[in-house]
Amino acid sequence: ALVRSGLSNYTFPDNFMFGVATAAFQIEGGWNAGGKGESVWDTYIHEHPDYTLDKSNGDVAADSYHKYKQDIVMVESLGVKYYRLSISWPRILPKGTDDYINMEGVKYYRRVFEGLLKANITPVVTLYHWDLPTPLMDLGGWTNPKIIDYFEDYARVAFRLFGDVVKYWTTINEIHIHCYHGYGNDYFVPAVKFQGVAEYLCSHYMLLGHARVYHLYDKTFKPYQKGIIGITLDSFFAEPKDENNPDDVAAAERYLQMRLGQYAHPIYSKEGNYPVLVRERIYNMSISQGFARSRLPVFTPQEIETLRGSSDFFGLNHYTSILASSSSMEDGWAVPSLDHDTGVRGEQDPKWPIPGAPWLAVHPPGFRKLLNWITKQYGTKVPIIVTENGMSDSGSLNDYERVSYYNHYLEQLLLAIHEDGCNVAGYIAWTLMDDFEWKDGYSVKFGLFHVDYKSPRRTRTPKLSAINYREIVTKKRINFDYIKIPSYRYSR
Ligand code: GBH
Repeated sequence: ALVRSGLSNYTFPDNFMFGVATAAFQIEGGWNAGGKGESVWDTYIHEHPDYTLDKSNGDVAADSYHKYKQDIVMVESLGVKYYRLSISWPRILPKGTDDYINMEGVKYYRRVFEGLLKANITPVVTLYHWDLPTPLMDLGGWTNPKIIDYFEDYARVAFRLFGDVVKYWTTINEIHIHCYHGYGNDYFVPAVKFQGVAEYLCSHYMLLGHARVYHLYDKTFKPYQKGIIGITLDSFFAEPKDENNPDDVAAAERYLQMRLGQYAHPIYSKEGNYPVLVRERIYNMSISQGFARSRLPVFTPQEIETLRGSSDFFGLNHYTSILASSSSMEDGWAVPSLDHDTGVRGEQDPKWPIPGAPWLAVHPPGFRKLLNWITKQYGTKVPIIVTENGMSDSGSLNDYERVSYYNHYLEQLLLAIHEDGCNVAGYIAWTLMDDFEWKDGYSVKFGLFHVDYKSPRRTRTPKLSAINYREIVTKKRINFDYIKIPSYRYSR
């Protein structure tokens, strides 16, 4: 019997974009194949072999450098018409700079893009999903303003060589995660660990790099290539821990402004620039800590203008939520740090299931609320494309929890469209197959397809969630049939 408890009968609009995502470093392998240069992830893990949880590296990964034809068949089997993937910058520019183009790498991506088009699948291409060419890191990576020129030069090469077949571009994946974990802290590569300072430099130059590349495409390539270009930002949602406590309500709002508004406001708001709350907090904290100026760099009026409106869509990655309450020094944040500047204590509601990685608690209503928060802040003119959403578990082929996750999160998306009037144009699931999950190595599984990492063949097998996703995509509605097991139901 069908169990419909709480699940929505709404359907996805006819032109709704369904897709599935991957990222180059997480699947390709072939780390030094075909003339590829080293990325910071190659270099760092080779120098710190114990860095990942399972002491693994990305040298072979899912071997998509050699198995991309299988990947395309898998994407096709899901029934989706969009495949979000990223280009490895050092695979086409081994030194990072545009004076030498590695044609072997270029041919690889041309084969992938043309193979997708032949299968009637549209590539959605991310220019930067964290694998910076190592020589550019030696110059300071995203803390060196010169990176804006290098990023533009790389993007120009990509638009020239692939713009005839690629019509959907995103510049950068998740400014916050990359800068907070990789520059403020050492949880992610390049592990700069200069808290309260480096994460703001990184995100400042990333924003400016994004705007530069947006305008390059908009002026020089868009008129004849006719594609669109945007950025992907990410955020958890924050619920006030106690919704009757004004301090908690303020904490939840502050969290969203520091965690998402900091990067979204310069691009999507009417007035541009960092949100006032973000500027004032970091300035005041900085001065009281003895700095002569704010640790948050200041945009010139002209930079504010180049950033304003510099995205054809709002790419959103979303996975989980927190309960927010006001935090003080006793919470043990380093001073200075983005966490201390934010001053929000985040915890998980014990009622939210945690099927895999400890940070990912399942709370579907947070997704709808985040879509509404974005809509309220920035309006409905720019469509939201959900560029990642998904869940990790231990990797079973009968992944009922992932089936339930997708059905319930997609139900919230339908409610956001039909009951709240949010302008959501697409949904791209993370991820096609079990992959290299950064610091977690291969121990955390997000895939719709299982990958056998014990076999040199890297055999791919669809999980139940792949079949479920295909049902949703082809019927354009939530798939009720798989919600059979009571413990996998979540309330609205
Ligand atoms: C996305 O990042 C990435 O774009 C993608 O490459 C990745 O595979 C996917 O999510 C799944 O992780 O937050 O301090 O508890 C999502 C951001 C980064 C959030 C790591 C959780 C764990 C440490 N994730 N973070 S913490």
